[in-house]
Amino acid sequence: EGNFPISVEDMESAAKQAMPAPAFSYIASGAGGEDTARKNTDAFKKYSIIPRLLNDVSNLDTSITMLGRIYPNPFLLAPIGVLKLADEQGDLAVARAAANSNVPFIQSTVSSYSIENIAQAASGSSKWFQLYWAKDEEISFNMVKRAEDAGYEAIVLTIDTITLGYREKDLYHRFSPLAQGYGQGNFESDPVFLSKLEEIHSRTIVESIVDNINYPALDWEHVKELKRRTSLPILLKGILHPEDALRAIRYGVDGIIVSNHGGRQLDGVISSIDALPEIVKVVDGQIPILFDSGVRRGIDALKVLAFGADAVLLGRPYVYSLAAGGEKGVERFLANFLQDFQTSMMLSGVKNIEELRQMKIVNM
Ligand code: HOC
Repeated sequence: EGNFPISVEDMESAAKQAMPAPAFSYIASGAGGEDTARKNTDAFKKYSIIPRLLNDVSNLDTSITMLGRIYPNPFLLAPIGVLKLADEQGDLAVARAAANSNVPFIQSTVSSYSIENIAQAASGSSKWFQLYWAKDEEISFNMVKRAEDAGYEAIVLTIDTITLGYREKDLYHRFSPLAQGYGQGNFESDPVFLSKLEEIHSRTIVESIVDNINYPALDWEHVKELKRRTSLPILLKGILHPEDALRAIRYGVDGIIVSNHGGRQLDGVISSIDALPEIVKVVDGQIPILFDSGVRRGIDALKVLAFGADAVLLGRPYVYSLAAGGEKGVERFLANFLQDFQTSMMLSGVKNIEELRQMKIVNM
């Protein structure tokens, strides 16, 4: 057993000890000079909430209703690929820990294990599927169908990764995440992909995956097409501009995720928390707004919800806890995070998420 780190900073240090340097650096670093990655966490410090007191918070309710379902907590685990880098059990361990903690898990297209493996390991729990659009779109549609068949609840289309960001640390380490063979769980098990391996003139599974998901041609017509192909709710992940949020609504998207991919794609873009208020304003409750990038503590999540978002994604912290302590590590992190969040709610004088979303938050 022994002591397990409490703060995300200590968990990050433990992960650094546990992982080979290039792999840790791939998880922890951002694109370019990492200004956006830094801003994602620093920007939270500018904002303060003004609590209301004497509001009997003895019966706290952290549940939310979103996309027609009740979720016990306003949190989801963000889609992160190649999790075997952190632990042999990779997303299997994370999906189990998420299930035990009542937090939905969003599985990545480039996950280490397949949709079916995850569905079996964490059956009965809430799972969503993240899609990197494949150039050969029949591959995408088949993966979406596999997610539907396995009981996944929503499709998250990532729109900010049409090509991989310029990541200086990975270039220095000559580190290519997929080259480890840890991001092909969904591909090596996909009959449509396998049948096309020769057709797309690539030599290996990894090269074919990269060929396919490196897809700068992605545009709004693909969103329309995806809508035609699935009855599951579709969320777009990577929205930063209010006009794109409005456009998503016009295209019939069911939800958006305000995100800059943890600062891993384009360095110099706005921090997610700074982008959020204007998007909340224009969306005006028409569709759910989820938030990703920079949440490290309960109070950060509180600020996100006080700005009017509906739910919050947690990313790097769970990978650090996976590297530091495997499945149990992720469970401990989630238990601590939920406790921190609930304590923060109580001390802010709000007893449910609706009250929290009405809280006063100021930039000072
Ligand atoms: C084009 C290859 O989301 C990350 C991942 C990227 C996945 C590989 C995409 O590292 O942020």
